[in-house]
Amino acid sequence: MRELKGLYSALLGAFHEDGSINEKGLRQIIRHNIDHNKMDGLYVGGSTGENFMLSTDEKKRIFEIAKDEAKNDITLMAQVGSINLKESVELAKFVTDLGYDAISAVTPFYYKFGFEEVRHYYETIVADVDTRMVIYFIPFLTGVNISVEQFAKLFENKKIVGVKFTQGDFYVLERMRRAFPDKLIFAGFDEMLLPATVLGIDGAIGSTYNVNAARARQIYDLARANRIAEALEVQHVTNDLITDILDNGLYGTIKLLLEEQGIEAGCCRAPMKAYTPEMRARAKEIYKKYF
Ligand code: NGF
Repeated sequence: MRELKGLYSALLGAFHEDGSINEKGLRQIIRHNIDHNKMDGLYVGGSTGENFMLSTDEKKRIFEIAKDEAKNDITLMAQVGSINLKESVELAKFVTDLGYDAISAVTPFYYKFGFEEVRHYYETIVADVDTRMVIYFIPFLTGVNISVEQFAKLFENKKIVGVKFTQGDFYVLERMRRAFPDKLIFAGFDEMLLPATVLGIDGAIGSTYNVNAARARQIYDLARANRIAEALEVQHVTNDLITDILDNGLYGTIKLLLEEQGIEAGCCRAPMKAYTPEMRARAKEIYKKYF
């Protein structure tokens, strides 16, 4: 079984202006993450992939393209979570058959689901697949919180091996690390990679790693080697970059930065906005400033 620890790029979606999948661009982004960024893994079908705006067939096609392009060159984790549980079950089987190394699922969102409903959701997704599940915990977008005690209940299922922790509460992260030394914890906020690494995470999954992989690797390695002051210098530059990216539009700007490197990263899917000339010009400035 393949090791799941390490740094993952959350794979971007690449779309044509009409919203259809830009397969050529998607393949280029995948190769860039493997050959240039030297990432340990790819997180396919997450927020960064604009997954929640896609049809089931489109999700499947992206999973297929990613596996076909990456083959066994990199660890592949597929985000299969959906408000439609039947779809999640179908996608979990689909990616497991494709040979993905693990699955992940966002907590069910929009309705205010109770913990027993959340537990049933995860138990149902993993029931008929022989794979490993990493819970995608991102309460600021889903509105769903899970306490440390509730995580303990979810982790009773041996197929549930970890959590992608996209939260800024480091007290909770420390409690999680302490309570679950044998579970995998992946940091979800790139701007907090250093403190999360100090607290003992097993890896990180992020959107900005598509363009800022070298600095992320430095932060991660330096922090693990206890060279905190040096890691902080790199985190400072990284956070200047992330602040500029967020100001200009998160996923679009990352795609425009990739475009500067010759990658056809394409557009974002509506209702995300189309690129404006100002946004393009600002992305060029950001590229010059940081790369
Ligand atoms: O994009 C978001 C939404 N979070 C990502 C990452 O946690 C999402 C994070 O890298 C992800 O892994 C996925 O695609 O599912 C941020 O973009 C980054 O830290 C900038 O804030 O919050």
